[in-house]
Amino acid sequence: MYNELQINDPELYKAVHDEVLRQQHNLELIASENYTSKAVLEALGSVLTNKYAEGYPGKRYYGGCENVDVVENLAIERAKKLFGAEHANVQPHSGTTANISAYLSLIKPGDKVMGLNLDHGGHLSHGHPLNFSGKYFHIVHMNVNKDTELIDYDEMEKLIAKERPNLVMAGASNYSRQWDWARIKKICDVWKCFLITDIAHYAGLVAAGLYPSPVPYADIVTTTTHKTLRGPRGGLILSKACYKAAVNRTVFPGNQGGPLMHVIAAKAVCFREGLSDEFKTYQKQVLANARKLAAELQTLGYRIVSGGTDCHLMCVDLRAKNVTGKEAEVALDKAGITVNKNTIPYDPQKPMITSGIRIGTPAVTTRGFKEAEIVEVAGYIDEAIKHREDEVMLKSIKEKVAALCAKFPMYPGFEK
Ligand code: DSN
Repeated sequence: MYNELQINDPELYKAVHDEVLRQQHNLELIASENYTSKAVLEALGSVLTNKYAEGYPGKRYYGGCENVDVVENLAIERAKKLFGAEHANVQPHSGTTANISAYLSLIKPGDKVMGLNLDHGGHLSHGHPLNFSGKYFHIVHMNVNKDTELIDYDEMEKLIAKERPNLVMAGASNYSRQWDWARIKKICDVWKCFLITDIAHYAGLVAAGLYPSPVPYADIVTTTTHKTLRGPRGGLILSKACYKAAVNRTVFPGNQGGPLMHVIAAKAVCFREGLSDEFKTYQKQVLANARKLAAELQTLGYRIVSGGTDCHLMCVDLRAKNVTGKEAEVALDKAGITVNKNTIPYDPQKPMITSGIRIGTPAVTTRGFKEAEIVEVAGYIDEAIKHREDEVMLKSIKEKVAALCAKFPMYPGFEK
């Protein structure tokens, strides 16, 4: 598969090859990861990586941009169609850089921003003190309700009325329920603040019409393209037409230099795939698999934060099993199952230990798993956590996991 690398750089080749094998043989349950199509990989590996194209289609600072203009226009038009958006900027290198540009399109450093606390499912770029967002802006954090573990919109409005933020950042990286975007917009209108929604996690489900879309409500919507959306690693900004100039200026020259044209090409491929019927069928199965996994884990005695899921992910509270998120992550890794430790709301443990794990179904669904395989997956998770100190058992689970994965091959031939 990677002939030139294998011959010219065997040391690097070995790491890439080992990663191919890991992705083929392990159960990938990290909620923010997925397997792209070969077409996306081809675009990523194309000669477009060689081209500088600062600016936008038709208005570049370099010659020779006629082909990349076609590529970027395709990506923009497809993104707009996929999400029903008035404007799309496909240049952000990542979700976080999309968020930097989104904030600075609407507000200035020192202004007040309200976002969901990271420990309650938010994201670093929603105001964590160590992130640019927490350093540039005056942050007010909201938490989920302690009893329901849901966003409490009455509390949200009270906090907005008290703090009067200039902007609300709504969205999460670990919240399994639906956001009521229309309600948040109404609150923002009453208290005269901007609304950005970050749908990095939900984007694929939103595109398929299986999760509420914030596009009709938010001033700006940001997302990544590599999670449920199943495209290349990267960011995307959608906005109302009235913010087009501000968003474009803030992305370039505001926050970025040359766009990554090979990644933009891969985004265009992913948006086209997102418009297909096959993609809708896939997203339905992502959702069905997540619901099945949550129900199975509940049957096995695990508490799911907020009682279940309306999307591709769930947060599992491990306290009843007397195990921390860190211990579970390590044991599951040894059993060939990849998850990440995650804080649960009001977690008594530190962020590097945690009381929970976050699990998602996008990648295993791309593999072809349906509910029957998900029941097996839940069993292996439980077995690995129960036998976390038994290396022999963990090895035997790993073999069963590899056998299950072998029935649903990923990237056949890549290992050669
Ligand atoms: N790191 C991503 C996630 O895992 O959710 C968010 O950026």
